[in-house]
Amino acid sequence: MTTRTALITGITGQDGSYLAELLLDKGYAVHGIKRRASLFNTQRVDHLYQDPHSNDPRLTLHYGDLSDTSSLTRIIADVAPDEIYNLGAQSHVAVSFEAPEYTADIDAIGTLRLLEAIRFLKFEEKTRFYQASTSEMFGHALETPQRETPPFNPRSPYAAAKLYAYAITVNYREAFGLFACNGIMFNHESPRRGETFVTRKITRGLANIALGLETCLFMGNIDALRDWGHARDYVRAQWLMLQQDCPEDFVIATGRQHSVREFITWAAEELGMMLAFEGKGLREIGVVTAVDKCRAPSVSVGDTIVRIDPRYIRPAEVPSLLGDPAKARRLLGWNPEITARQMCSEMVATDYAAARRHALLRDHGLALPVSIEG
Ligand code: NDP
Ligand code: GDR
Repeated sequence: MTTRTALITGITGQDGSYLAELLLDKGYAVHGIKRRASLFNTQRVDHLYQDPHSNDPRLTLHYGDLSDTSSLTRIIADVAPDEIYNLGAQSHVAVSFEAPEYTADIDAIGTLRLLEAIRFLKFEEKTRFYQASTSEMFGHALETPQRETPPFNPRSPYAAAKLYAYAITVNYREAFGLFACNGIMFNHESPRRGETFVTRKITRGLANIALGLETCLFMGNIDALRDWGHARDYVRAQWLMLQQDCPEDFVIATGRQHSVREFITWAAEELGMMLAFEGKGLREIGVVTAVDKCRAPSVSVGDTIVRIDPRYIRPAEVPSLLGDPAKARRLLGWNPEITARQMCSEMVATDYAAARRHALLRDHGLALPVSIEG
């Protein structure tokens, strides 16, 4: 059997790293696009690195950027991929309010650039295309639970850009017969989640607080409700979508919803800290009511370890998202295997281990600064 070839944009991100693992396991030759940065930015895929001097490495990284048509077209021409997974994006909703034009360029027009490259190279018959669409397109959702069908109601420059990418993917499927699919993915997390997304900010922040590396977690809207799954489960759905007979769009979600506050409480429990919330709105605080000293030696009963900071309240919020994955279950045979609570436990364990390494260095006078800006 000939080796299938996949190209992943965003391979250095959370999903890109899990997807690369999955495809390598399945025997694919995997190519990824990384962008130039002033520091190494391949930590999430370093464990997959294969010496390019060795015979026939199956993972190859190429420099490129979703803003740069020529690099994208050149890489696609060289690689001639059977499957392209477009995971690259400015993916932070709050940041998109600060950098709306950049977000539109990368998330919306970047997708168009890839689709046009496929057309320009006459790869319509050869190359299947996956677009990382998002539940953020539902925004202030007009129907609950959310299914594959609009209405969409985007609430951020990120969501608006992703809505264009979704629509242009559907359009190229209908107009030019491309095998192109949208995965309308609800929030998915993991120990590899970026540190400024809410779940990771919580697990990392509380682990640091437990060991005295930070004192307080500053949060935005802790009443927000999300349908959280595990990235490892979600990349499996991405691959499945491109293995079908017909290209279609799928909602990928767990069908269960939890609040940010609940996630904070779970993470605190994992660290042996009981937490009670007092006050309301911007005055709300999380106070420790009991502590298992082994896990949280730096925390005492009565400590305030969570505060609300208006800096983290968004200009327009998406208060509640809940997906219905019935179509994915029916046609892809996809089911999430990891619950949000199990995922929280895994994330806390990983962040606690990292905090312990930091604390050990600190205790030997070798303290390294811990980045806490969320
Ligand atoms: P991450 O933020 O972890 O990864 C984003 C990736 O895109 C990184 O590899 C990043 O590179 C790369 N990237 C950013 N800008 C550019 C650019 N200009 N050119 C090329 N690459 C770029 O996101 P996730 O892995 O969590 O998400 C993957 C995709 O799925 C994204 O498109 C996201 O919007 C979408 N999505 C994510 C969901 C989630 O809950 N995780 C849910 C729904 C959709 P670098 O490492 O250098 O920063
Ligand atoms: P989201 O994820 O915006 O849903 O986008 P994020 O984890 O950033 O926020 C989830 C919810 O938590 C609230 N929140 C905070 N969020 C952050 N980041 N920091 C805080 O301090 C904080 N306090 C409360 C937010 O207001 C929000 O309601 C993610 C990204 O991965 C997108 O790329 C993806 O498309 C969607 O999920 C589905």
